[in-house]
Amino acid sequence: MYRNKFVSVIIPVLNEEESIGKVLNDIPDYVDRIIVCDNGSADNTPEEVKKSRAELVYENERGYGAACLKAISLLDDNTDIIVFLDGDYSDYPEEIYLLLDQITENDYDIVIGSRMINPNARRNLTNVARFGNWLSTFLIKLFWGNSFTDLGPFRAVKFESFKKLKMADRNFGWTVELQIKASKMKMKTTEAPVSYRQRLGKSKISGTVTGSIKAGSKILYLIFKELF
Ligand SMILES: Nc1nc2c(ncn2[C@@H]2O[C@H](COP(=O)(O)OP(=O)(O)O)[C@@H](O)[C@H]2O)c(=O)[nH]1
Ligand SMILES: [Mg+2]
Repeated sequence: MYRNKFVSVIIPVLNEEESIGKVLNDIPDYVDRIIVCDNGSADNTPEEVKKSRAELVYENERGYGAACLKAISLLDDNTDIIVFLDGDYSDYPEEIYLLLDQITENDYDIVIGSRMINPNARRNLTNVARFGNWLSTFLIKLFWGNSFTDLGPFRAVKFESFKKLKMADRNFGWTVELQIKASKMKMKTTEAPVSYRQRLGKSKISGTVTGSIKAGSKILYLIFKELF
């Protein structure tokens, strides 16, 4: 429990044997529940998860959103706050409190961990990711009037508010879908500056050409789909 709130952490993973153990190890004890969703890793990711206190579930269908939705389907109404975290050890799990404080003290519905604020974090994003964040957040501001600087995957959401979003995207559009829907629904959103380091293991998305193209086009498609 963190300030009387039951906190569940959701981690989608695909082939993260080098990093997932470190991520799980750095999650603070006040986190009540940790659910890792494996999307068919071909390496020792599941074995690494089994060494920890985290619960492990599987999703056959590839995709970040599909994995998140599977993990969330295990939650019950005990959960007050969901935290999303990547399994690549680029975010700092010990900074979860930075996100939680904005909910427990300032009653925000959604807190995005922004990697675009702290210069040391920003430097560790690829050029493509920095540009994509700038463009997407510019369009969200233009169309829905809500300010963000990042589509960072490290984020905290009140479970009650999360259910109202009716999240549906099953792959790369997950992060932007959440921010657009929250903006349209006039939820209370904010950002917390977070640290960010080079990931361990291989990038599946923004560090690859095909991943960046697929993610970029899906994100733009979703922005315009939500607009019309
Ligand atoms: N479950 C699942 N996780 C994925 C998939 N693709 C990427 N991931 C995970 O999503 C997170 C972000 O992917 P990553 O490769 O770090 O993307 P990047 O930060 O843009 O380089 C990592 O924890 C990956 O293991 C997928 O298809 N399924
Ligand atoms: Mg990453």
